Amino acid sequence: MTNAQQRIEAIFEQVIKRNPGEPEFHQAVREVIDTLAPVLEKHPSYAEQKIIERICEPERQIIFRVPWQDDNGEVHINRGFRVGFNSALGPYKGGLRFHPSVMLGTIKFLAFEQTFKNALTGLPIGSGKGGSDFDPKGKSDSEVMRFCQSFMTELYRHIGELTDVPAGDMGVGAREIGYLFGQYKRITNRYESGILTGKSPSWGGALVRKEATGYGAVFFAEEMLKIKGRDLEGAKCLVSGSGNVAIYAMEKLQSLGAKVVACSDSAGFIYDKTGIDLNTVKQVKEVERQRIKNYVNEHPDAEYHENDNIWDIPCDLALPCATQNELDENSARTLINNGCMAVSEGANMPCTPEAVRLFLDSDVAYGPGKAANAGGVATSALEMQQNASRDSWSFEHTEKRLKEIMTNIHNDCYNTAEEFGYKGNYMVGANIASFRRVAEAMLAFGVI
Ligand code: NDP
Ligand code: 2IT
Repeated sequence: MTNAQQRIEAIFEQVIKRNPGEPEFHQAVREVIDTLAPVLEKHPSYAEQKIIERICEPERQIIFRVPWQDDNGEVHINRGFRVGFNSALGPYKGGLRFHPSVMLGTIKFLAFEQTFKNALTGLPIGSGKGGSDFDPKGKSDSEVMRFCQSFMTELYRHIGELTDVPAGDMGVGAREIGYLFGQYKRITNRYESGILTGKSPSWGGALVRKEATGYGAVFFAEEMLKIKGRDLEGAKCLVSGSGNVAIYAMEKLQSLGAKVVACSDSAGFIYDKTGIDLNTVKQVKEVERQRIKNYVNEHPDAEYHENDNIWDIPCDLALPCATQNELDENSARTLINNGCMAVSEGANMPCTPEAVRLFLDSDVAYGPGKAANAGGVATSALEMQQNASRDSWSFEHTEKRLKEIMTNIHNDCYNTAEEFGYKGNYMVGANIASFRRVAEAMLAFGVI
């Protein structure tokens, strides 16, 4: 082991000791810092100034009570979180997740990932994440509204255009952002468009933000395929999830000539070998907020599978767009054996470390989430630009900017990996390129 590797091992031990019971946070940290030894060797000041140690410690962590009443008047208590992880490159920026599995460690893993993702965009945004263990499933609109109002009644004092700018993530879409913004406006007596992104374009939101994460993950896949001399025309695709990211990944795949044959939700997946009908998926998931299995009511020839694995279906391209650790070692092996060309992570940390290792050792091009799904937060930063200048851009212009940003991220990752002797390893490229950017700013600011 080199000195740099020993140092990284010691840092990781400390991270585990100081953050007990947070396995997802440990996993996210390990995946990044394990690739940083060559950077420490090249830049001794990063070690002297303890940049990695500082980058692994969130700048601030806020936890608060969120009481609300359901439609029957019963009182419920949830827990709210907002973690500001790193503000070296700009105000804290990152989504809010409402899901019953949310714990502090979940938010810390997501905020940590966000540090590197946001740096890759090249835009002036630091990193944060928040959310709650509230489960929006099965709740009425008015229950969701009362929850959001209660959540914002505490959150409002911690956010601001120049401080911290939340957006959506799992369980938080345009409906929730609307209720959150309404409560902020009411409490503060100020119409501050720049305090949240993912707003509806009818009142200060940016066109393309809704589509951006899914579209971006497809643009990233396209760039990886280009390097291999391949393209999306006729490619058979699997997309897990059927939420915001999955739906718009499928939309872009289809418009570029690929054929999406399966998508899922937390209960099971649908397989439609004639190609998924996206209008039906949108109707079931976006409008009716129902289960994906209802798809087969409209398409009786499609199959619904409750206990099988979506990754067992042979494909050319896989886009995990649901949740963390949804694609394990066995699934990775199956994808590789089935001749899959590329994996582009629309979700955050969807592949387990063992799955990632297999991809990196194979011919599959593997696009890690912090690069492949950065289109969402990048377009949030474009929304901030539009809000700051009281302007709004056309769909075409914004999508063009998104595509340029994704191409730049791809090239940055590819070239950085090559510079450090890891040609084709987008994980190493993404980690090193983003770490250097954050580290340089942190060095400039001194010990803060
Ligand atoms: P949504 O809440 O809109 O959708 C999540 C989807 O994933 C739902 O279809 C959900 O099913 C499904 N899902 C959840 N858990 C599982 C599971 N264990 N197995 C299979 N499917 C599951 O969230 P988003 O689409 O916004 O987010 C998806 C992922 O993308 C997350 O990892 C998020 O952090 C990441 N991401 C999101 C961005 C954004 O802009 N929204 C930006 C970058 C990354 P069900 O309906 O049953 O719950
Ligand atoms: O994981 C993510 O990048 C997001 N949920 C989007 C964050 C944002 O601020 O748009």
